[in-house]
Amino acid sequence: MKAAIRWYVVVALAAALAGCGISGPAHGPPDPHAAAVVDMGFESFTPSTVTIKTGQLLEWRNTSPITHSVSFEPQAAANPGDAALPPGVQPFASGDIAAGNVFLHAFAAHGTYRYFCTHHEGAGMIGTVVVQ
Ligand SMILES: [Cu+2]
Repeated sequence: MKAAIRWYVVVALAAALAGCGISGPAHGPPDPHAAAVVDMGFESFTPSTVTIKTGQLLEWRNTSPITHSVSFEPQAAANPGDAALPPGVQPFASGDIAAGNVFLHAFAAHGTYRYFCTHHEGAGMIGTVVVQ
């Protein structure tokens, strides 16, 4: 009887989490190859500046209940300077990252990158990646 009650609690908890949108890969362990992780909160990237080495993989995790994105496209920024790339690096973007999902990108070129969320740039949802 006790085991049955425990099982019911686990099922109810899982259903509640799924209903709130707090399920998905962003709530599991990071990719084992990711050198660093950036958490997407309600309108923020945490940490806002991350430093990695050339060739390393970075993982963004949308642990918030809303959709975000990661855009390294200067031409798409409302505020010039919210996105910037080292010389010779082509612009790139994640597209929409739904609640609970992740985005992975390996940085092949060193330099300083600035990026923003296309949905919350105006709220100051911007970040920096320094690739050494
Ligand atoms: Cu956002």
